[in-house]
Order: sequence, then C-alpha cells, then structure tokens
Amino acid sequence: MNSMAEKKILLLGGGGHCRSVLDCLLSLEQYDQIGIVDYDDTACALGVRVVGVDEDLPRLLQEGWTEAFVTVGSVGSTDLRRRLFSTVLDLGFLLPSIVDPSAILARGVTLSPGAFVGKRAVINTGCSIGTGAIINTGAILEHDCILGDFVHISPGAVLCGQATVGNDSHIGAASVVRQGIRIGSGVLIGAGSVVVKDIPDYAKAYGNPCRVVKS
Ligand code: JB3
Repeated sequence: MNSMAEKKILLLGGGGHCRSVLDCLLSLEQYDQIGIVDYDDTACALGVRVVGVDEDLPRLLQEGWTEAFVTVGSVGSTDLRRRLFSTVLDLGFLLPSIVDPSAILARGVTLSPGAFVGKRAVINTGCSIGTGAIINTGAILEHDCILGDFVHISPGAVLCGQATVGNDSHIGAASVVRQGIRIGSGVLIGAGSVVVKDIPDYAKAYGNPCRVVKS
C-alpha cells in the first residue's frame, strides 16, 4: 500500500492505559499502523513498537502519522494529559475519539476529541463527554450526564441521570453518583464512594455517604 494513503495513529504514553486503548484499536482495525511515543523504548506491548519520543512528533507528523491520541492516564492530576494534548493539537495532529466495540453509546451522545470509552461502558442518551475524558471499563453514565474536559470515570463507576462533573475531576472505581448531583472541577472522589450531595471544586471526598475530607 502507498504509505501516503495509510491511516496511522500515534499513542502518547505506553503504559497500562495505553494497552487498554491499544487493544480497542486492534479490535477496531481502522488503522494501518499504530506507533507508541514514549521515553521508555521498552514501553507497551501487543506487538506495537515505540517509534519515538515527544521531541520527534514534528518529524513523525511529516512522515504521515497524522492522528494522535494521548494514552497517559490520570488518577489525581491531569497535568501531563493536558500538556500532551496541547502539544499534539498545536502541532496539527488530528485527535479522534476512540470507543471500544463492546461499549454501548445511545443516540444523542456527544463525544469530544481525545475522549476514550472503554470496554462495556454504557453511555445513555443526552450525555456530553468533554475533550480528553476517559470513560473506563464498565462505567455507566445514565441519561443527560454532562462531563467536562479530562474527566476520568474509573472502572465500574455509575453516574445516575443528569449528573454533572467538572473539568479534570476523577471519579473512583465502583463509585455511585446519585441523580442530578453536581461535582465540581478538579475533584477527586475515592473508590467505592456513594455521592448523594453536590461536591465543590477541588475537593477530595470519599465514603458512603461521600464526605469532603479536603478542600
Ligand atoms: O485506572 C485505571 C484503570 N487505569 C489507570 C490509568 C487511567 O492511568 C492506571 O492504573 C494508571 O494509573 C494510569 O495509567 P498510565 O498513565 O498508563 O500509567 P503507567 O502505566 O505508569 O504508564 C505511563 C506511561 O507514560 C509510561 O510508559 C511513561 O514512560 C509514559 N510517559 C511519562 N511521561 C510519557 C511521559 N510518555 C510521553 N510520551 N511523554 C511524557 O512526557
């Protein structure tokens, strides 16, 4: 195949989250070539190789790697994801959203660039997912949830209908967020929490019922 016509995507960060995204991409079979960008040239697996480091991105773009996806994850801080996202956007890469074939997306869901939806996640109608967000394995977003940029909904978390989550917030694994709850920006909700009251910006909170432990 003519290399100019090949569909090629770079994954930035070759750790655990990358392997989750990679497995999904391999199932989708939409790309002719997938490359990893990481400073650790032993990073990643599943037969995909490291093709360079961040400083090589301009050259890789010239070589026809026109799409990029940030595959460093986030638990707590989204700074690195945000920085890498800005880098590839400024350089002119295309940023897709990626949805595992086993996920269920209802009609009327809006996904922003760089968002990832993992295995068996369910996103019901009317939800809006921000730039660079991660909806991880088995998470459930009921109807009309609004998620900001770089939010991470961890595996098995459930957001009942009309919940909102601000930019850069992290909802821990297997947490439950009651219908209509508003979670601010930069919030960390600990795993297994049951959120029944609104949570202010930059709070750390956990438990059942979920309480703010640090503002
Ligand atoms: O919660 C779940 C299910 N998964 C977490 C995921 C969302 O986030 C997971 O448990 C981790 O907490 C985290 O996964 P991640 O980001 O894949 O972490 P780790 O396995 O440590 O891999 C990070 C990779 O990013 C390593 O290979 C680093 O070398 C690479 N890296 C670090 N800094 C970088 C940079 N890569 C590039 N290109 N540029 C950097 O500046």
